[in-house]
Amino acid sequence: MPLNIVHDADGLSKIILTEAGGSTAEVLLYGGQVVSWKNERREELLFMSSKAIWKPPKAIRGGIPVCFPQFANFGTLEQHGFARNRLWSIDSSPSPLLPANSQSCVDIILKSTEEDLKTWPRSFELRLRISLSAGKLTLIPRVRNTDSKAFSFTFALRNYLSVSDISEVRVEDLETLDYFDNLKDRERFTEQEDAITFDGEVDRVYLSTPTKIAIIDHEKKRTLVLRKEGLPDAVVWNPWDKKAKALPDFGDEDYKSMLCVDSVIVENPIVLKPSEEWTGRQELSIVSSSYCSGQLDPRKVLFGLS
Ligand code: TA6
Repeated sequence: MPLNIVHDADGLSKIILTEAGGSTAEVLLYGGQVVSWKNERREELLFMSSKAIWKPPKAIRGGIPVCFPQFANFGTLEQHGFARNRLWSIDSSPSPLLPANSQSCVDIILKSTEEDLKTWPRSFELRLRISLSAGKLTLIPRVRNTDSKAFSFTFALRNYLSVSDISEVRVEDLETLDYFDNLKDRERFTEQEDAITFDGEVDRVYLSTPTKIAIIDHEKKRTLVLRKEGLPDAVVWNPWDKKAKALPDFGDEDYKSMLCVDSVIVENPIVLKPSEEWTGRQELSIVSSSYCSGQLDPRKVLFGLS
């Protein structure tokens, strides 16, 4: 079955993914960016800024931007690299990944251009598989060095998550980890809390995290689970009110209904020799109750015990 490609109001090509359970995802070739993931009840699970600018060369603030070849200013390029500002194309040779079911999965690719080589003189192929299944959205990024010399890069899948009320959200599984605090000149701290809660701006790079991170949306009794491989670090970011107002493509009140929990390579950049390829993987899945938080007795949740 051919890919379902539409051209949205801004003239941007968008691939629509569907699966039998009724959930959908939308992927823009501009930026190689997932811009929507809806569950079977048509609830949007990703955040999109109410003032997002859907016009190249601006990065679209929402969904899952791909940050490559740099994330955060741990390098000399623009803060989050240029992959999210480029036009990707459909990847007709995703091997060695098995052929995709074109209804629920798409392979896209970004290759270095003459223009890019001026800002980052490295020849590369950046591939991304986006795969939708019931209650789960999987992204498999790959970077191949097609140059004649080695290069290193940092990387992020920036997950703009939709939450009901940021003050009712907890992020678990990052306790006892070290993190760089972007609000304190990137000083290194150790997480003392057993969960991260939010009552102000948070902008932290957690290092060498577990493969599973739980984001508990208490109000919606919904837990979003992020599982990742090959992406050892994680960023937790909410701009809160002042930074929200300072960002022209971010609604002043948007910070209340979003949280970024990103799959990231920052502390130890990946080094690829010529023709080597790096592969990462992240799965976002929805668990329909918040007993994962450890705050509720599973029996109460599962068997309705009071
Ligand atoms: O979380 C890292 C961070 O650099 C924040 O400090 C903030 O600048 C955010 O990313 C937004 O970056 P962007 O380039 O998407 O506006």
